[in-house]
Amino acid sequence: MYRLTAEEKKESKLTIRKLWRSNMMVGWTTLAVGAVLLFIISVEVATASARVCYLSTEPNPADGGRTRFVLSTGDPCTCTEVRLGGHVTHPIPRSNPPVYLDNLSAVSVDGVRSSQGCAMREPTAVPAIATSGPDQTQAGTPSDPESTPVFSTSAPQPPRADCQEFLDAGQTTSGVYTIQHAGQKMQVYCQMRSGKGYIVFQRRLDGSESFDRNWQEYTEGFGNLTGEFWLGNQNLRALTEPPSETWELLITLTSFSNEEEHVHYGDFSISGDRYALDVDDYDSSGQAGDSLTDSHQRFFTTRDQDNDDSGGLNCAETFKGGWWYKKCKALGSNLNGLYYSSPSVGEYFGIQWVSWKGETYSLKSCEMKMRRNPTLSGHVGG
Ligand SMILES: [Ca+2]
Repeated sequence: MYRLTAEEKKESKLTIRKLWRSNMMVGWTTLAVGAVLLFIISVEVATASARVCYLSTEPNPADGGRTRFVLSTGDPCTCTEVRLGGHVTHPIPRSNPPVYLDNLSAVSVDGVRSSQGCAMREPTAVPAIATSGPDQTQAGTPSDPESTPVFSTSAPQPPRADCQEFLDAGQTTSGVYTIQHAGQKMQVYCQMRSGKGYIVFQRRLDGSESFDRNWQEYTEGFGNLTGEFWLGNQNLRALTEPPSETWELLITLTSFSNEEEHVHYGDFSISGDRYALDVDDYDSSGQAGDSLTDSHQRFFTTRDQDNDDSGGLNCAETFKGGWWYKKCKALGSNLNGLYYSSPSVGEYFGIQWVSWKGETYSLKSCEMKMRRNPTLSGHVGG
């Protein structure tokens, strides 16, 4: 029998050690590569299974300031969920610019995909582990329509002239809709309530948006449709201009002790270059009183365009908001005034509805909304 020499034994031990080490190396490398692959795959799976895209709104300077939607950066075709909110980010350098959606039919994944011409989605296989995956079924979720600004649809909606038409077509959830009225498309917030679909055109909530704005800004509109905003005088005029239609106006007022009152006018329209207010047919059953008829046939005034009845003063400059002011020293209402976080204010400052709370009380929140008056539309009104 051949015996290994001491030298050979040493050599073979070394070889075994080398082999063992290199095997270990291969093992560790395999393990590491595997882990990295697993990580990449899991990231990709996660990315593929959930990408929340945020939509915000901003006026489009190239389109007369009409409100447009802006999508968070990234490929819009990969959104698996679409939510309203967030802010528009304009990264510098602009290598990855935001996506503007001018023809959004619905605030939903399908609405975004359809507006961006994305390929049709494959029928999604539901991942076995996804217990609380991306919510694609908000439309079916029972919730308070007032607090649900986002709706979801499975298909792009045909154009509707106003919120009432959307409601009549079965869209019972309040939220942002694209209407097409008198040939003009615009994004509006529809409040669907008790069989009535209102176009909300003004909202004050918390003072997050400045209403101390100039003529151009009030003309074009500003703010966020799901927060505080003004829809824009040119939009109001475009909506209410057709003489064959009559619009009703509903104003909701909320005090700091959370009392809520509604003020209703059967006839509301905006006309002319100075956006004159026409308001009529006050419903006297309301408890808050009529503080707007005082502004009937008044022009709109902003800090840079004085159309009020006070010669030496500009009420918009004094009270920091645009409105159909008459006399600065005897205001009836000013729902676009400065926002105060408590009700007690100097005379006529803040958000005013004098016939309800007097001239030293600023309201907590308010909303102005309009709806085509079904009983009067069709008449050529004067
Ligand atoms: Ca004046």
